[in-house]
Amino acid sequence: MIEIKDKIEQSSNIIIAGHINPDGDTVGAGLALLLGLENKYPNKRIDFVLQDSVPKNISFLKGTEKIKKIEDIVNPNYDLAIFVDSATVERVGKVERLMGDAFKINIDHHISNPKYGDINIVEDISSTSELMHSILKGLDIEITLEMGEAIYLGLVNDTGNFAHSNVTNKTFLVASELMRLGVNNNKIVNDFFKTKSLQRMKVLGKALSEMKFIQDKNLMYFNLSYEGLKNLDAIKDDTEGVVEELLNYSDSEVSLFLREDETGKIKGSMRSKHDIDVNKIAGIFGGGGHIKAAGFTTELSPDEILKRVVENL
Ligand SMILES: [Mn+2]
Repeated sequence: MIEIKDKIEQSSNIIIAGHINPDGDTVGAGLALLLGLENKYPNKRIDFVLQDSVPKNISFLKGTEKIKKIEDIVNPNYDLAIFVDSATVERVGKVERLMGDAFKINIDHHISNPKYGDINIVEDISSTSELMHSILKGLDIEITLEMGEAIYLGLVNDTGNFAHSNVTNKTFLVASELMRLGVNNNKIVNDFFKTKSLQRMKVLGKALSEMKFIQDKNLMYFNLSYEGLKNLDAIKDDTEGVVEELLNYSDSEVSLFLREDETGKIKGSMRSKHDIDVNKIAGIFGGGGHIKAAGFTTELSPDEILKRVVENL
């Protein structure tokens, strides 16, 4: 912790980067860090830059208006880059190009993270936001209500509203501390979850009616072509949550959701209910993540992907 504090204090131009298609954890952790560093070091330039826009159901967080896009950055010249919630350097997308040879700090909770930073704080913990809570304290940065809300949303995002196996007693201690600061649990949960678009509801409906259950592997599978997505007037964000929903069937032990993107590549996501290690299976396709939640991108056909997944279950 001393090491990262020194590094931050020695730097005057700092970039914080989160992953493409940002979720509540990458935004929550990055935003809490941005607000905390701004408060503690008002004379430093600190930019939190994301390649893609913040999803609507996260943008209610105060401070998200400060998050920059790549085109906002005219003079990068950063001496320190802090990666949050990004399992690989490539996960930050085009934001990497702004970093030059800045010193890299890697703050993450993905077990597949190869520790690509010059300093790595990678822990097997519920969320990068939970990790950020202790890092901020270690940096002697006071956690304000706005920062608390951002961290809380990150916890809710990555724990499936405190339902996943990554929740520990420490996760609840952090949540409890944040509620003590004034964070409104019910409001955050409602603003985050109960804000689905009509298209998203329809994608879910299609998934639930067309999914296939592969009995001998307890695998629930759904494949969505690009045309299928277009026919519902939907965009990729509308497919969020499908893979989790597939696991709700009583006999599902593992779920596989495949989505074709506009270039014909397939984006796969997997979830596991109990003991199946989907991080390992995603690894077959060059992806990864966590034991119970992982993803990959491949040019293989859906049939070929399904075949290989089934062979490895
Ligand atoms: Mn995360």
